[in-house]
Amino acid sequence: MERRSFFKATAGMAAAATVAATGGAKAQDKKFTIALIPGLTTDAFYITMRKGAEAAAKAVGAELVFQGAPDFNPVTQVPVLDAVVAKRPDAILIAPTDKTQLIQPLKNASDAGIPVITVDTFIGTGVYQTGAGDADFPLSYVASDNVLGGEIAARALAKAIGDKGKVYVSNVKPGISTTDQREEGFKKEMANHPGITVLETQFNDNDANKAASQLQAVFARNSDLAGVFGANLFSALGAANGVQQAGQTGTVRVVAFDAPTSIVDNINTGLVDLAIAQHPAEIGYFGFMVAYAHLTGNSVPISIGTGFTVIDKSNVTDPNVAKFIYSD
Ligand code: T6T
Repeated sequence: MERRSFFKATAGMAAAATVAATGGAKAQDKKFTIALIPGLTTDAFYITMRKGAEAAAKAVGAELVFQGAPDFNPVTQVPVLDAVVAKRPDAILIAPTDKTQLIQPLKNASDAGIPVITVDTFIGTGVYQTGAGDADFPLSYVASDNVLGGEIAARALAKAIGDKGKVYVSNVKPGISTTDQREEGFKKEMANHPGITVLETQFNDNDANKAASQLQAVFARNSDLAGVFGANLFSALGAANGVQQAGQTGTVRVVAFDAPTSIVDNINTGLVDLAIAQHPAEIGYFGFMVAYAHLTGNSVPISIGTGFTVIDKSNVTDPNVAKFIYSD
């Protein structure tokens, strides 16, 4: 109900803005094409983001093009970006797979006159439109507050393990803004828990199997391992599988970032204590709307923060919570 009326209001505002931006000319004749380049195509997080962007495209009568690489890697993402730029969309929404390596390829798009908005991840410092540095050119950043997400994870894990014992972060690889910030927030909060020792981070290259093997290797070295924070979907899934394979369900506690459908079973069986669901549909929806607002002559916010929903055994069946489980 709330969402439907929001769609209407947004479409109305957009139509008014179009008229204002064009002095009343037939702006409705121009159908904008906005591209969304995800971190990778086969990840429930980005599949859900695409749905949000599709809803926005429908609301304003614009076209969404979704094009991405099969893995989370700048080496495969940059050629996709170049191919998208060659088709000259009106704007690009992108989740850059590396803070540094995507700067120049995105600068090329921006220099070619294509407005760039980053969603989920950022380039440079993520603070845009400052006139400083070489990576402030994107118009806006639409995402979760990932430092906060890491802090929430740390507090939850600390509580689950009774504020003492050894834990570690299962993470993707350094250089990704989101997962770097989650680890930063996690460690910052853990500094307030003197009974907890944070072991060395294990990097899995977004490979759940690798994350599972790493869990078992860390457990082999630390039989008193108390918990693990999986800093994204594949890290969490893999770490949880590793705990299960090691026969440590409920003993080695798992806090997961992201909420694919499999998380429900894992929460119900007690393998995962809780999942921090991002709101990827919101990121896609508002990312698209920022692009559309800009293209229709409106100024746009330099950042939009979206929220989290913490899912655990107590609320997993509540429809207002379950609606944040990702689509796949
Ligand atoms: O956690 C999300 C996303 O926020 C991150 O940037 C990369 O990993 C995910 O897509 C989950 O796999």
